[in-house]
Amino acid sequence: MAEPRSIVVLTGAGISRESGLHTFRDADGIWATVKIEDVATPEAFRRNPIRVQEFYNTRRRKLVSNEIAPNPAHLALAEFEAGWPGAFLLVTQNIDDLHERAGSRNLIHMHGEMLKARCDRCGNIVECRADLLVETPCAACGELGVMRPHVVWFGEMPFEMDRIYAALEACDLFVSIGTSGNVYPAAGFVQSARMAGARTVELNLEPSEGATLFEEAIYGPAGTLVPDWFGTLARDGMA
Ligand code: BV8
Repeated sequence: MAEPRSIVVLTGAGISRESGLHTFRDADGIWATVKIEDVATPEAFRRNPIRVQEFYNTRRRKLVSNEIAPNPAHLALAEFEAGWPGAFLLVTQNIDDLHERAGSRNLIHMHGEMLKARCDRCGNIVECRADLLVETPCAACGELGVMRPHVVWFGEMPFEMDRIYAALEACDLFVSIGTSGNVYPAAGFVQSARMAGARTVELNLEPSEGATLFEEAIYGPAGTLVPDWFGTLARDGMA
């Protein structure tokens, strides 16, 4: 058998839609009711921290409730990774914990994690499953008013970019799942994969902004598409 090959998968909000979490840019998406500049920028947090904390507290309460669980798409990715002999990296734009709960291991949350909080003063990161309040003190430095969600806002540098670009440059297959291709630098990953000579595939409900950049594209709900597509790959290899 040829050398098992290296795979990078990128996911967006669409993979969590069938778990009951809203996406951002669909008609019933998050940005249909709030504006990015009011809740997802450092300036918004400085201007009105209570408003920003409430935006994340509402989403966090839903995520930790018993109504949200990984769906077959999350489970299929974890199962595939466990059985794949080559390199496998899952990069998610999502700040939910559904990939971890499904069993994914080699995972990067490039836009951070809603279930973690970070001190803007000393950088200490703690688990956060309850409401984060403006008066919540930092457990490390004790400062008040400096705890923020450990997520990447617009205008902030996403996490682990060096590791992500190294994986893209070395990959033979890049699969983008459930993302509209609106937000950079994630939306540019397909270009990096193409330059590395990788096969590029888009699995989405509908064509993304970058649809024409992918060699292959299959459209449909991730909960059906992802188990089918990765089940076939596990059986037939990279071909
Ligand atoms: C950066 C975390 C540079 C928080 C998010 C002007 C000023 C500043 C920056 C910029 C600017 N102009 C452009 C930029 C860059 C900016 C950007 O790209 N803006 C866009 C809007 C133009 N990017 C940034 O600011 C990034 N940082 O550039 O830093 C820098 C350089 C040096 C030094 C410092 C900094 C940071 C971006 C990260 C922002 N944070 N989220 C939170 O979650 O609250 S981004 C936000 O959008 C989401 O988190 C998500 O990660 C991201 C992408 O959204 P998607 O996941 O794609 O979701 P969407 O709803 O859009 O699409 C869902 C898709 O699923 C759809 O296609 C739908 O059809 C499909 N779908 C639906 N249901 C299903 C389905 N598919 C399958 N099955 C289903 N059932």
